[in-house]
Amino acid sequence: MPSKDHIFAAPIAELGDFCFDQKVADVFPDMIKRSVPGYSNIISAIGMITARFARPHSRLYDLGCSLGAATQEMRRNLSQPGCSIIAVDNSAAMLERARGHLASFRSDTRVDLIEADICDIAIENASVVVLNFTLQFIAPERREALLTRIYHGLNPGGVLVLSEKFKSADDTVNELLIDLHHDFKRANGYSELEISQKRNALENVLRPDTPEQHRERLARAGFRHVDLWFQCFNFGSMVAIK
Ligand code: GEK
Repeated sequence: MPSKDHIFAAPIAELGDFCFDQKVADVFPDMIKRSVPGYSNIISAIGMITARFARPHSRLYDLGCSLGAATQEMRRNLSQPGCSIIAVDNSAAMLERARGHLASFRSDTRVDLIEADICDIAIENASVVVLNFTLQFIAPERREALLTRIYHGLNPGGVLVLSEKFKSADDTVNELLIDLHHDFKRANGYSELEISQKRNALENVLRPDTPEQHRERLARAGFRHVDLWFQCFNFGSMVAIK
C-alpha cells in the first residue's frame, strides 16, 4: 500500500515553494492519484500510444519520470526489438524510488534512469517522447527550446505525449474548472487547509498555459499534427506527431 499524502494536512507557518523532495517522493503515487483527474487513464493511454508509435531500434523518453509510472507502462507495451527507454528526473529522491519500482517488474527492455534537468539532455533517434505533467514546472521562457529539441530528436512519424494542467483563456470557465478540480480533491479526502496550502505552495512553481498557447508553441517547435486527446476539468493531454 503506498503511503498516504498528509504533507499539507497541518498548518505550515512558513510555506515555501513546493519541491520534489523525499517527503513528496514517499507519498507520490497517492498524491498524484488523488490530485490529478484522469491520471490513471492517461498512464494507460501512454501504453497504448507506445504500442502504436514505438519503432524498432529507437529510443523512448519519459521526461520528468517521477517514480516511473509512465516508464513502466511504456515498457510493458513495447514489443519492438532493440528499443531502450530513457527516464529523466532532476529529483534524486524520485529517481531512487523509481529504481526500486522498476526493478520490481520483469522486463528485457533496457531503462536508463538519468538524474538531470530535462532541458540539458540529448534527445536522439526517438519514436516516443512523454512529458507527463512536467512541462508545467519548466520556466516558461525555456519551454519552446525544449519542445524544439524534442521535435528535432524525434524520427519522422514519432510522437510527443504532452500532459498538463491547463488554464482556460475564459476567466469564468477558468474559475469553474479550478472549482471543479477542488471538488475532485475534496471528494478524494483532501481538507480545505490541504487544498489551500498546496495551491499556495505551487503558485510560483507550476505555471499553466492555455491549450491554445500549447498548440501555438508546438507549431513553432515544428509539429504540424497536434490535438488534445483527453481533458478532465483543467487537466489534459495532447499528442503532437512529427
Ligand atoms: C508521472 N511524469 O507519474 N528536469 C527534470 N525533471 C524535472 C524538472 C526538470 N527541469 N522539473 C521538474 N521535474 C510523472 C509525473 S511530476 C508531476 C511528473 C506532478 C520533475 C519533478 O522532479 C517531478 O518528479 C516531475 O518532474 C513532475 O507520470 O507532480 O504534478
